[in-house]
Amino acid sequence: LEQPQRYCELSGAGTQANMQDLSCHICDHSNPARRFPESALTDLNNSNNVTCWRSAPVPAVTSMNAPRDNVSLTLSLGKKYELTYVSLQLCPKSVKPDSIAIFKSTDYGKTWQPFQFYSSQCRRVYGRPNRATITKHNEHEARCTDSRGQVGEVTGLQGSRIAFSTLEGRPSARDLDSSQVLQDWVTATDIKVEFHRLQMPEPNTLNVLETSGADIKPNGKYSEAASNSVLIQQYGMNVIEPAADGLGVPAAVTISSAGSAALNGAGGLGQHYAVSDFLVGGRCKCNGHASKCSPDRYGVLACECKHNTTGRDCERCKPFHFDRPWGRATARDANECKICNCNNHARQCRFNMELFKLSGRISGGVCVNCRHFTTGRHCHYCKEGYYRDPTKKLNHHRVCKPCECHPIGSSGKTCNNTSGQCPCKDGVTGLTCNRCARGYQQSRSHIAPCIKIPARKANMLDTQNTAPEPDPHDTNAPYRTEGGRECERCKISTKRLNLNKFCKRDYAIMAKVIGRESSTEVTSSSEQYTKENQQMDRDDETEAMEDNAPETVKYDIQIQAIFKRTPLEYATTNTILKRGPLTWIIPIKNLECRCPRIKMNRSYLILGRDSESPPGYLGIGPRSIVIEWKDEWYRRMKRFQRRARTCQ
Ligand SMILES: [Ca+2]
Repeated sequence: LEQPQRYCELSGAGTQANMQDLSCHICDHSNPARRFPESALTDLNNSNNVTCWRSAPVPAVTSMNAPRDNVSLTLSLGKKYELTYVSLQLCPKSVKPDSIAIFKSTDYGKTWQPFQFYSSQCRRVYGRPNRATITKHNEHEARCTDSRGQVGEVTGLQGSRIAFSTLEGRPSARDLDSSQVLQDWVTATDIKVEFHRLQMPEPNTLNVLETSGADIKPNGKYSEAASNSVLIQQYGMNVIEPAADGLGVPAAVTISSAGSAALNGAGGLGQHYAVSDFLVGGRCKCNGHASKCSPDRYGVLACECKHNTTGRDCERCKPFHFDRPWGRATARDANECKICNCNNHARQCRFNMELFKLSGRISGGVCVNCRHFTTGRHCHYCKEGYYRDPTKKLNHHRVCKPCECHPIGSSGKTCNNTSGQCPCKDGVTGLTCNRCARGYQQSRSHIAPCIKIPARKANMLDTQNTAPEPDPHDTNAPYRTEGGRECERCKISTKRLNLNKFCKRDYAIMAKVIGRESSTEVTSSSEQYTKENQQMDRDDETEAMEDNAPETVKYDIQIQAIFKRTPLEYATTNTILKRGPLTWIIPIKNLECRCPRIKMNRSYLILGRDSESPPGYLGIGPRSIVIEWKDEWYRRMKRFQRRARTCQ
């Protein structure tokens, strides 16, 4: 207000407003002693030194249909609160307002909802009964209370109080925790009080004023029919300017007053609204997830959220805590937000109600953007083209390994994501499809890398691989090879091995044949060996001469395992047997009889006597045993090793 204005108080503390007993003063905003600013509404209320806010003078009421006063107070709370009461302390010696509407906003003033009405004529002014019963079905509706029922119409020296208790008379108030309707009802970010009528017109003065002053009705005559619905509609459309107070005080009061200038002159009665204290009671709305509200680093009031919740009102779950739906904490259940289980492979997740229900309301989180080649709700599977490494924990970043499907043996690149088994072409086997199945042999075709071995040849191979089946009637029957050489029954190449045989051999090794030197030359060492034999066996010179230069084949072998060696320290085999390369000498005669039959790049189990080996070499003799290696032999050999302690 720029101009000083006259205002009048009631001089007595009587029960009836008497406009003749007025004591009038000057309100002057430029004079600190004579101003009545809005800050007086929210200062500390001291009954010995009451500070008042006063509105600009309002027109005297001349008709029930006169336009309502347009004076309002807005209190911005700065965040959501759950309010228990709204209270207005009126100034001493002031007229108690007749019709007041209280509104609340839950969206910081964008929209407003009626909270409570006061009027001596509820139905006429606000279109509501003055004694409405509240039931479970309408407890979220604003009521109108008869303002005459409160104290008196004129406030006393201390000033009377208008107090609205938000939950009073509402059935669910006793169990607020479980009433979403009432929780919403008491929630507000802003409160606005609109003063609509200071006093209703007296029946007798009404006529006088109506006939004497036509200019009193600035907006023309309101018809009875237009009445309340129009008024009610207008409430929500009244835009209040935001708090002028820029000091960051959360509760800021805004005044909107549109007094009629015509009546504010020297001739006016100086009637006005006067409030000494505007009080709102409630608690910071944190949905049960915080016990404290404090300004954040930007000075904005916010809850100190617990239970993995976040937001100014703890109204949602913290990021990555969406395994169960957000809920208000109650006395029975904290409704804590649960972290998503993504096995360390994702940083985001979302909530899915269907899955939550399917899990028996335990888990509804779905991981988003699984990394490390994982997939699935919890990033607990390997993606297509990858398989689970069983040696690693599920949350290991290398738990999924790329499929290693053989480019020729496999019919696709995608392996089973659990076992790693690649899809193999016909006749191919192995985890990665890298070898031919039993009964199949390698071909040169990329389309069919393994082909079925013809039945006849398969039989023959079987015979070749093992010793010929002994004739049950003639154990010494000779076995004739294709080359025509007469062969004796082979005792070297046999599949039969028992503990007794193991015990009677000096060494037992597993070696792979990696090369062959097709030479008939006698090596120096073996030459010497032969000579020594000659010297030793002079008597058998002829025989010795005959065997003087035995045709041999030298095989390069790689010793891969040693299961037994002679305990004699200087024995030939003991000095040469160690893991690694070695030369193995086999007489051609043996090879021609396939006794043993040696194939390149195959591994063999070799047992023999120390005396059957020439110095520096591994040899072969009648007591040797040579068996093509199979992996299952390994356990068997270990068993023999253990039981060999009992060898005699
Ligand atoms: Ca005050």
